[in-house]
Order: sequence, then C-alpha cells, then structure tokens
Amino acid sequence: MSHRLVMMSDRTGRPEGETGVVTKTKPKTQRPPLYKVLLLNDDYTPMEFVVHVLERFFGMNHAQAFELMLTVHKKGLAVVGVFSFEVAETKVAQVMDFARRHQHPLQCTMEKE
Ligand code: TYC
Repeated sequence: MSHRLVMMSDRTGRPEGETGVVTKTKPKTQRPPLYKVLLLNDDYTPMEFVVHVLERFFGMNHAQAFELMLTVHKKGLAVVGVFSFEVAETKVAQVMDFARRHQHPLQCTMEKE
C-alpha cells in the first residue's frame, strides 16, 4: 500500500501544514480471468461413464463424482470446476476426446466466470 500526504491549502494558496489529509492510493493487482467448465446432461451417456470422467479429469473421489453426475442428470448441467483459460480449455478437450473415443454424446463446455 502506498501513501500520499495531501496538504490542504487555504485561499491564499499557502500550504496549511498542520491539517494535511492522508489519502491512500490502492495499487491495482491484476488477477487472471477464470473459466467455469460445464458438463451437460444427455439421454445416452451411461452414468458410470460420467462418474469415471469426473474422477479421471477433475480429481474427484467416487462419492463426489457420483453426486455431481446426479446433479447434472437432474438439473441439465453443472459447473464441474473453475480454472484458468488454458487449464479449462485442456479439460474440455480431454473430456470431449474421451467421450468421442467411447462413442458417447457427452458434452463439456467452458464459459468465462
Ligand atoms: N442422463 C444420463 C443417463 O440417464 C446420465 C448422464 C449424466 C449423462 C450426466 C450426461 O453429463 C451427464 N444415462
């Protein structure tokens, strides 16, 4: 945090000296944008396949993966993780490729948070 002492001046333009006002200038730190990775429900991908995807690519244990799979199944979609652009892009590509190789229509997308 940097500090700046602003000296008040009277109508003559002379600095008052004793009655300075301390103001703070906030240094703006830049945070990279984050991206939500979303998993979409469909009628054909087997539940166990989705559970496996969540374990394999999103580091969830079986119980967490099963619960989130059920959320997607019931609600239509869910956020399965929040990442930097590059990591989110990689996760989406991994899931889409894995689903395609197993001939399941599972869809995974990302959107800026
Ligand atoms: N709805 C699928 C079924 O009943 C299961 C499923 C869950 C599919 C989550 C996709 O992202 C998904 N077999």
